[in-house]
Amino acid sequence: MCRSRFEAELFGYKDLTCGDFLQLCGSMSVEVERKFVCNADTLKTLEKIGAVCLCQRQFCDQYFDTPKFELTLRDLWLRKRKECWELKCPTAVNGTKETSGEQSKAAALCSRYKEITNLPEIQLRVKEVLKDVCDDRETETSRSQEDESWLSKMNLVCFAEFTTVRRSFTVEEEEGVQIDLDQADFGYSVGEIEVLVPEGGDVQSALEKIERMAGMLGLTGDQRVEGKMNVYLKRNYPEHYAKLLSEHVL
Ligand code: V4E
Repeated sequence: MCRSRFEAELFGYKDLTCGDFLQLCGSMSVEVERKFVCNADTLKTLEKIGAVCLCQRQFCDQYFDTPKFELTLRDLWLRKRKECWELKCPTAVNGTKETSGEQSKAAALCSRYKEITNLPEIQLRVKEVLKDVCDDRETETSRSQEDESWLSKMNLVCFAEFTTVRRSFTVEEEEGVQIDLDQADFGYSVGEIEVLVPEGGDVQSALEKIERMAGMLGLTGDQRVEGKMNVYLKRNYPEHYAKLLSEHVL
């Protein structure tokens, strides 16, 4: 549900136009994904099941947090990719009805995060979380992607930066499912089966699509596979990584 105009103004958007407000409300979707170990056979399997390669691209991700990691300790992941800002936030798991033990096992292998891509909405969320550390007078607004003064005002610094080469595939039978094979420049590769669900959309059906696709790819493991950021943190910030594990964020 989107926040009220009153609430938005409370967080510093005093001159919010109607268009801005509608944009704030319409910038969220839920990413449901399952990571998998990507090996020499993955490409052969993709070919065998008739997957079509959509594109190969390269992007650099920069992740931001306060020096005390106040965002990531709350499972909030602020990132800049190709000049665009994204905030990934945890989403309540209880919105889906998993009717069997098998279904909940499959769901446990998937992560679901709300993705916010609208910069004013991102700033509102971050400001809300960091309200104890932000100076209210200084963090009113900055709507332009180029103006990065809000970062220092909210005490945010870049703590991770890496480049990924991504190959993306689709399979005709499973509409809306994307398979990404990622190779990060710090020497880690991972695959992802991903479905983007508009906010309020059918997460259960996304989980079922992912489960079917995992079957097509012959994935048998019942353990969650680590993402790029998990591995990056383990290698570069072992203490913070341990804390994220102990607080059950990772
Ligand atoms: C660490 C983390 C997040 C940041 C990285 O998200 P991820 O989806 O792994 O990155 P990427 O590059 O594949 O993004 P995409 O292009 O798909 O948008 S978001 C959530 N976490 C925590 C987390 C977790 N708890 N469990 C697992 C398996 N992965 C990540």
